[in-house]
Formats: sequence, structure tokens, C-alpha cells
Amino acid sequence: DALHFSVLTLFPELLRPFTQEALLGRAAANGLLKFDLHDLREHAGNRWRKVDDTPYGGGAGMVIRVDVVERALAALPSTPDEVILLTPAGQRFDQRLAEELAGRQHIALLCGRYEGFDARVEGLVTREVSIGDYVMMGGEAAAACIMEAVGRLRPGVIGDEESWRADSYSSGLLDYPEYTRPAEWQGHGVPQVLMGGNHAAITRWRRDRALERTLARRPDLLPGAGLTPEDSSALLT
Ligand code: 6GU
Repeated sequence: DALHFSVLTLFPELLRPFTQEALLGRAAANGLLKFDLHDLREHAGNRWRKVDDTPYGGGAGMVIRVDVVERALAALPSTPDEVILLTPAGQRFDQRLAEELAGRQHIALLCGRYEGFDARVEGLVTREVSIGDYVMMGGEAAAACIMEAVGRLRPGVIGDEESWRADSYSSGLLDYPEYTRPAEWQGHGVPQVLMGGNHAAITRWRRDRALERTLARRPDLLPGAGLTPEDSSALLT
């Protein structure tokens, strides 16, 4: 059955291309994923479609009303098994969380904008998620990231050609470098081992390059990568 994403946002058209183009769009057309984009203003409850108000206690900016979010969630065609508030104050999104969310049937993504939501939305959500330690103007780009990372984990969404590479992130290491024609470009060749037919040697070479790259760029990933004794000795040489 399709994994259903319901996005609640003030800017539904910002997400539209992600749901219609490329691999996510194809998965939606094939019935593997389902995307519904909902405009929070439809649930404003006033003729001016106003969803926010000034903060109690004073200060700059506007705060999105909790009753608007409540009505928007209640209007969904089915009850989501996950309601995620996108905020820089949330739990950091990572591959482990993507894998957990890929097991859900219906995920609601609530995109913040401006100053944020009334704190009482906490009672309406199952978790709060951030995509990293930087501040964006709204949660829409974060919703796109989550749909991309979770959607590709569902069976059939990406073909074999696409999947075998990225499994290297699931393996806990960065990808090894890839090469294609031309064999010689601006004086740069292709590693000899890849030009021969020794598949065991190619596999070991790729693993060593992935280890080397991870050590150089993301040493923090190594403890969780499940290294074999051969991997550990390769890292030391
Ligand atoms: Cl989910 N929202 C915003 N506004 N900024 C962010 C974020 C989310 N994640 C990281 N930065």
C-alpha cells in the first residue's frame, strides 16, 4: 500500500514539484507514494484567511494559532500515524529516523513559517524534527528532505541501479568514488583496478576508498559503521 504524506503549509505550491517530478513524482504516479498538500489558510476560520496573531507577552513577529492546526489535522481524510512538526528546535533528522518513518502508513508534515506555532501544538504532534543546525525561513524545504529520504526507502520507488550506491550510506560509510568515460580527461585517468576484470580486487578497492573518504571527511561516522577486522587494518595502512 502507498505511503501517504500529508503536508500542512502556508505555501503548498512550494512543495508541488517534489510531488510531481523525478522519482517521487513517478512513485506517486505508480501508486507507491501518495502526496497531499494542504493550505493552512483553508482552516483559518475567518474570511481574511488569517492564521496567525501577535504573541502574548509582546515582542516581534506573529504566532500561528493552535486551533488552525487542530482543524487542519482534523480535516485530513484519515488519521496520520505520525504528525511531525518541522522546526529547528526538533530532533535531528538522520538515516535512522528515515528508516523508522519508512515503516509508517500516513505521515503528516507540519511546516512552520515566521516566528512559529503556538507552543500548545506540542499536544497535536508525535514529534518535532529539524534537518540540521542552521535556521531556515520555513519548514517546507525540510518537508521536501524528509519526503525524499523516506520515500526512496519504500520498495519499488528507486530501481536497482539507483539503490545499490546509496546503500553505502546505510552501511554507515560515505560512498566510494565512481568513474565513467572518457578514460582520460584533462590529464586525469581512471584507477587501473577499475579497468580490469578482478571483481574481488574492485570490491576491496571500493571499500578501502569508502573507508579512506569517511576517515578524512566524516570520522564521526566510523564508530557506527560496523567495521570488519580487514576494514580496521585497511584504515591503519
Ligand atoms: Cl525543520 N525549519 C526551519 N525553519 N529551519 C530549520 C529546520 C526546520 N531544520 C533545520 N533548520
